[in-house]
Amino acid sequence: MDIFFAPRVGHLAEEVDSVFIFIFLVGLFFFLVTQGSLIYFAIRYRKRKQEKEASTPYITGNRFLEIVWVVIPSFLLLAIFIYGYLVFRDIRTPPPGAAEINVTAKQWLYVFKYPDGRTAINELHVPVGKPVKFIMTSADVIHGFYLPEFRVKQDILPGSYTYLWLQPEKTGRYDIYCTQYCGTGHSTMRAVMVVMEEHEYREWLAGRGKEGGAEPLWEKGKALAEKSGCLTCHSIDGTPKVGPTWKGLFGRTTTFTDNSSATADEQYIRDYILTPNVKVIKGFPPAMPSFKGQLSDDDITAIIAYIKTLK
Ligand code: HEC
Ligand SMILES: [Cu+2]
Repeated sequence: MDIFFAPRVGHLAEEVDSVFIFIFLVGLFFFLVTQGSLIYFAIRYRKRKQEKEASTPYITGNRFLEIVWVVIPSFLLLAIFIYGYLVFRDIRTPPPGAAEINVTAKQWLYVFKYPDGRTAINELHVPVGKPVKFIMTSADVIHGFYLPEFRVKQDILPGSYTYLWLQPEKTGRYDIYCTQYCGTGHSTMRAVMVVMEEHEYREWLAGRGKEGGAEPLWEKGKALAEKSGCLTCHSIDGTPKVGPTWKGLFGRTTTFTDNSSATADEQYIRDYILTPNVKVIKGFPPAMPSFKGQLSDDDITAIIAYIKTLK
């Protein structure tokens, strides 16, 4: 199938291809049946010279045929939906414990931030065989993140976080493309993911480890939280202060005064920092100030990384 497809890497790619081939074969079957009958009937019942006007039988319907062509396609569509949904679910659900890498897209490059604070532009290094989750946001317009070999693609939006995960099961260099027309530099907006053997990866880490004195993302977040006064109202040890504690906040389900609830993920925390009190948390006063204009997107990503460490 390499004539049609980029080589495929990883089990998600296999799943995506098999859904595609399934839908393609169903389509091909009906294409051949309908076009084949069209050609057959056109030839079989063409008007012959010597024939007079032939009268055809008067047919008003055929219940059996109608049932057949409603029921069979309905089941086929259902099968396509279920099969597609199962694969979609796998694509959307990163396995627990996946390594997290923050991605910021901007005109016209990708900035990768590793949890330990290293930053890389347009070149990403990951070890083979380990799931990786990308937490992505844009500094300007809508960008895309597409790895053809892995058959996964996700838009990157300004003002919110989107996710993508994959498991590189083969070493090599893989292209990353932006798939949204994001301005004049769009066509050159490419990055590469270098998948390395575990030991090579560790050597590479040691080699350029703390380059530029990078501090881990969460440490930057901790400093920012202290500087911004978050910790005057939020504890990190479980005791409630003016606001709820940050201990165990990430992934926690919060109930609001209108009895609705939400689970704290990256987007939730970001929204809370920029537009707090849209809903008020049960048991707390709506006293959280907005930090819009005070904290940049990168600052917020760092604070989230810090909150994640408070388990
Ligand atoms: C003046 C006190 C105060 C400060 C300063 C403050 N917060 Fe809050 N925060 C609150 C209160 C009170 C709530 C909960 C009630 C509400 O406003 O809905 C809250 C809620 C939150 C929540 C949601 C918690 C949950 O359990 O769902 C997050 C996240 C949050 N704050 C982050 C921050 C960050 C980040 C900063 C610093 C940049 C900060 N807060 C600074 C008072 C504060
Ligand atoms: Cu782009």
